[in-house]
Amino acid sequence: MKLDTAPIAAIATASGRGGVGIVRISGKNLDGFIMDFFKGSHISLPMKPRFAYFVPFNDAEGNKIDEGLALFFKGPHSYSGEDTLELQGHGGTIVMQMLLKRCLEAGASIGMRLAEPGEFTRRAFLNNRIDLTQAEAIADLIDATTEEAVRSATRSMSGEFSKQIQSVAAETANLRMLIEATMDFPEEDTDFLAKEKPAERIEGLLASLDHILGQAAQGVLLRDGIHVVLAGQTNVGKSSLFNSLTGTNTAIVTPIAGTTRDKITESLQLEGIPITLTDTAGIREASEADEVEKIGIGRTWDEIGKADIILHLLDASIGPTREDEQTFNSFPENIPVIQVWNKIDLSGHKPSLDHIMGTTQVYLSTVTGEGLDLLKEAVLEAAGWVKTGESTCLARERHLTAIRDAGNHLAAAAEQAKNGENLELLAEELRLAQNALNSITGEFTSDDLLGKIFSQFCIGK
Ligand SMILES: Nc1nc2c(ncn2[C@@H]2O[C@H](COP(=O)(O)OP(=O)(O)OP(=O)(O)O)[C@@H](O)[C@H]2O)c(=O)[nH]1
Ligand SMILES: [Mg+2]
Repeated sequence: MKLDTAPIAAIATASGRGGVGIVRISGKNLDGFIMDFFKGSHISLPMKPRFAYFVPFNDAEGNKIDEGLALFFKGPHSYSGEDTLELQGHGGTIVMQMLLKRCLEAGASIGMRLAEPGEFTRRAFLNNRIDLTQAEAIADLIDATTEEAVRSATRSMSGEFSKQIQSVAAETANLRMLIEATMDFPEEDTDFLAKEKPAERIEGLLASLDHILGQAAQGVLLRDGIHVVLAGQTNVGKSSLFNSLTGTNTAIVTPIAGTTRDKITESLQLEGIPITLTDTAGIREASEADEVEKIGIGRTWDEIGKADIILHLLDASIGPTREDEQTFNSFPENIPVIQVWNKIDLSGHKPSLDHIMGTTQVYLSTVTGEGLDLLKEAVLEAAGWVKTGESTCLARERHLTAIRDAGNHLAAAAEQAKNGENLELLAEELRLAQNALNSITGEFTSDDLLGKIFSQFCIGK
């Protein structure tokens, strides 16, 4: 990513047909551009901020490309914190490209260039308009695939998540300053430890952090979703369950063993968590399967290896078979498995959800629909979804790592505080905890990480 402060321009709306298309321009001073781009029109310097000018958008020779609205935002009161201009024209791919090209031409004298992905938002971050979690939340809002993810992203975007982190970071900093002050007056050590009760205060911080971690883990689920794979022997009803859960008729269902040959994936959501569900070819002995099916079974195992949760389908009207057991034993050990006993309309079992010796078992029927809700419950539970009734903030894996890191340092600090021996080590652990928390909001963040975060944005944001 280029790190210069040259003025930048990009098409901010999605490519394709649309009523309106927007070219967005940002720079420390856009006067040179404005003079050239709007020459011959009624716009003159300085442009009135937040005022909609209706103007022609002309090419260099004065021929009209389009007409529309020009909106000017004076920095720092703009998205990026710099002077910003938005040109709203008609949303066609070519007309937008022509308008962008003309902007770059008119901006050449002030060094304007095409914006990189996320560069407007990166500037907003660098100009302290938003912190890093807020910037991430903007990208997550754009990418959100469920309403719950949108609501959580909005909460993070308005700074709720940052506020929680900052409050723990500030309290950690206070405590550290107290300890460092005490270190300068060693004779007051014992007095300090008795009066300020640092161990208790750190325990309080750890409890807050634990709560934030629980909430953030839910936020990560809402953002990243989970990948659920249906697996089992042939004819147990995997494709039937796939259709029931997705509410589609995507997968072919027949009484013939070996109907599904290839994997099929669809998206759905459970309580706002995006789920990708994959149906696979039934597993059976190579001798029973033809060439195509063998390839399909190979793919089944590939999919199983990539799952967050495996739904192992079994036929309740037949009961456990040797093959079922072999398949179960071949699942990767680190992936949670839910045993799903299907066809209870034939077997006479009641729909149920049980945890038996560490294994989750669900009894259901895809024909009558009984037990499907229990399966959804089991999937959410296996994913770690907890219904707290609290509003969730969208979060990323990066945040969880940093929160855990801060927690480890606080735990080490608590140990030091209890022993009361080494104030220097105590202060150091608090400093490290503080740094980990600050990396979340971006106060101490490497350029590499910033580059990685902003490059995942779309162009024009
Ligand atoms: N009675 C009853 N029949 C079911 C149920 N679920 C599926 N079936 C029937 O079982 C047969 C196999 O269903 P599929 O969904 O194709 O099974 P599959 O596991 O995808 O099979 P393969 O693709 O061959 O691996 C079909 O005839 C379904 O109608 C159920 O809950 N009850
Ligand atoms: Mg099938």
